[in-house]
Amino acid sequence: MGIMGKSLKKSLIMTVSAFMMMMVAMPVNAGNYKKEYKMTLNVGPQFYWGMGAIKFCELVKEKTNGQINIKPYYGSALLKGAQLKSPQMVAKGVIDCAYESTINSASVIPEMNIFSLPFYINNFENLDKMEYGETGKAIFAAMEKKGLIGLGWGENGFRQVTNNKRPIRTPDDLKGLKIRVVGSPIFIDIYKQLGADPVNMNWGDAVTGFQQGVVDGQENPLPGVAITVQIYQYHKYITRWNYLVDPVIIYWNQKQFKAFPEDIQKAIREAAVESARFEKALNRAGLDGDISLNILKNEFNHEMKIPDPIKFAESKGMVVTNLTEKERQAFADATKSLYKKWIPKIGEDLYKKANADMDK
Ligand code: X2X
Repeated sequence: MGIMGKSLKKSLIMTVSAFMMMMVAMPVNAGNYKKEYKMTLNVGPQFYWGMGAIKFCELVKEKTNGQINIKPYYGSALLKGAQLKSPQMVAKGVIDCAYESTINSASVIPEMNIFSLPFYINNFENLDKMEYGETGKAIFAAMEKKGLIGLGWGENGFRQVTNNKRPIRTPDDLKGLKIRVVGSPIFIDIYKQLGADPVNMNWGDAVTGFQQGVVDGQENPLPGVAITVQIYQYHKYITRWNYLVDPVIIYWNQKQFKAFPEDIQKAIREAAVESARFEKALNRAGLDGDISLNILKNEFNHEMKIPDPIKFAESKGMVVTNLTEKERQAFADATKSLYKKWIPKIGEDLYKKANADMDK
């Protein structure tokens, strides 16, 4: 005592009591949120998929009045590039949420391999019927069993094969080609089955692989990934075969999500759906007539720099091979035997649901 003057003591007491009053006035949950929620995604911010992820973070911030702040970690940076680890890390709660490809997430949710069955889904209409139908529900239910909550369906897109050797028109044309694939087992199976030489590489190493010619080819959607990495600098040939498709799912650690109050949950769900609509449209723009271009213009005030990705690829010197129905069927026949192995892993029931959704 004595060291602190009377007036100083008084002002200190006033400050403390003012601070306590402020605490009482603040909303109950304000103190419970983390300063930063970590989000993983396998690509960078300049990819369409990355742009969708950024939109999600912005919308969450806006719709929660700044209470929930998500930071995207690009290029699977939180996983040292190991892209197949994202669902496991989100389920554990090491990472809070993900804006992630079904290919990468199939490591924990084998049901997601339904989208990787070769020559099965074929077009956007079938895909939408599955995602918004019974198939989508069943996949979200499978995620819940593994500690994840699915919030919305975005899209990386139908995957097309590119290479620097020759146009691929028949299964024979693929023979012996070294093709970079994601280390997901169904991809290795497909390329082996077609007589190619699949090379498993994380995306983080893949682009260097293309530059150095370590591989002859790769497979990825044209607009949002292949064009973004300027694949035309390394590969002259692209075959548009829509052999399988890669949705992107926005998901969150289940325990953490369910602990959020209702209004926060609702805001995050709405942000996921809205950002997914944007991201899907980016990846479909120029591939579905005017539909996605109009969605982008009218709903998001977004003008595409590359409104026609196929023409753009041609303008960069790529030779675009479109398959006839018969040519495509030859690839389908060559890979059909894989269904026997993969449908039991995906689940017979889910496969039936997918067929029924597409028949609707
Ligand atoms: O690794 C790939 O090829 C990519 C970027 O498409 C995925 O993350 C599935």
